[in-house]
Amino acid sequence: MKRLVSLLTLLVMMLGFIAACGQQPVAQEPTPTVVELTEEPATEEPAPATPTEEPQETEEPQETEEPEDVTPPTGDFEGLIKIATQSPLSGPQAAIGLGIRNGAELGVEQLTEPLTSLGFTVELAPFDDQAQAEVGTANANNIASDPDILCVNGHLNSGVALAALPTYRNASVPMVSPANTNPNITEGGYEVAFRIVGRDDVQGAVAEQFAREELGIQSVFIIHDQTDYGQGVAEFFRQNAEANGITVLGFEGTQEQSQFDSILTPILPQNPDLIFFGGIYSQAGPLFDQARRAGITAQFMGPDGLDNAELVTLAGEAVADMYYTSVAAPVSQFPAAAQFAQDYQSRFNTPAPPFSAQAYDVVGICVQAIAQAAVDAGGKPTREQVVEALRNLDPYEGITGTYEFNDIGDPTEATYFVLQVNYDPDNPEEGWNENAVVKRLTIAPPESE
Ligand code: ABU
Repeated sequence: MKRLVSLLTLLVMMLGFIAACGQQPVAQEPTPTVVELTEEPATEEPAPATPTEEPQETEEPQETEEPEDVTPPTGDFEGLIKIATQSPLSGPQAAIGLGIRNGAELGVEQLTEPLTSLGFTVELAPFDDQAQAEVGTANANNIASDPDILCVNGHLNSGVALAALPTYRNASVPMVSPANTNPNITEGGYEVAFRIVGRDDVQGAVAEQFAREELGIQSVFIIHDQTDYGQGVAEFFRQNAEANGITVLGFEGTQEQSQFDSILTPILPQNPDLIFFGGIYSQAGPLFDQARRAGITAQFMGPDGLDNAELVTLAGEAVADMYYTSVAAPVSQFPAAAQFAQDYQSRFNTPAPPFSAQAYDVVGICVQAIAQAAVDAGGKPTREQVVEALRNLDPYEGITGTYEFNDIGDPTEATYFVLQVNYDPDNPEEGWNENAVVKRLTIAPPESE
């Protein structure tokens, strides 16, 4: 089924792209990086077109229970352990941020047995970073000063995570992101930083390759939101486009959230084949809607920040059938997440959005690492011991994939999707869950220097 695509890599100059990026948005110019998606355009594995409702009955034959080593670990295992989340729970990006918090909440309810069976009590500590670097950093200070918090599940926004990471590093707080894609999360030298999703240097290349080879795009106008994430992935798209002969008609950043006339008016006469937007759905929605109303006929594309049904609510028909890339994808694409999707719907009365199942998996990863560190330590572990356990994590089988980390905290392989929007204005959330997967690529992270 899953064809492994070896992918490779990369040449790079990742020079000054070290993220001193506190603020969000940040006008930081990423160093040009072109990821070569070598060999045949990565696997086209038209992922399960229609999600099966029933969890695919597990393939594994039933194992006979063989008591191995039943000696209980010895030590002092009492006490409280907290797993924090950091994501926007308010503001325009809350649709994804709440999904991360909610997914983690289910994770703490369902996945903490390795710790509770030892004798620990486990709680979730959710923080609202508001998608703002300064808020995320203030939260990080509170997290650092709470000794019971042994793992952070977050952030959504790479710029916010990059602002908070110096604080996490100083306090040895491990951060495992279910969503951050900026390369500097793991390339920045923060030994406490981990993620389970892919990276924008690869995502930008995947998007560009699809635009050129599958859509026949010859000209593009690129717009971004001036954040580490949005500008970064837009830059990666541009580098690949220029290297491969697509005419880049413009590259503009804007923090405007609602009125895009001044950007769109000059684009109209240039008649690009494609507008690529690097950013989040909350800005992309009105941008695409207004572009169509202005008479722009270009196709639209963007990255995983668009992976939320709110895009349909905000953009309407302008995004019907549009293609986008994602490192997350609707939960329907993960057969092992079927029970999670049901539980999420029952609990929160709304379908599980993209990134919520990844946040659930991050809880499982934190729990496995903390439990291993506790057993090794004979008691409640230090944060340093949890970081070490994450670094040496035994492959964790989650509902969205099996995860272990390389030397810098990237997953040893990541899945990149190209999806097509299933436009259902009457029920955007359920419609979104049935977006069609056009490509599903498994790609190892580029080698760092
Ligand atoms: N990768 C999706 C969320 C945006 C970010 O990484 O900043």
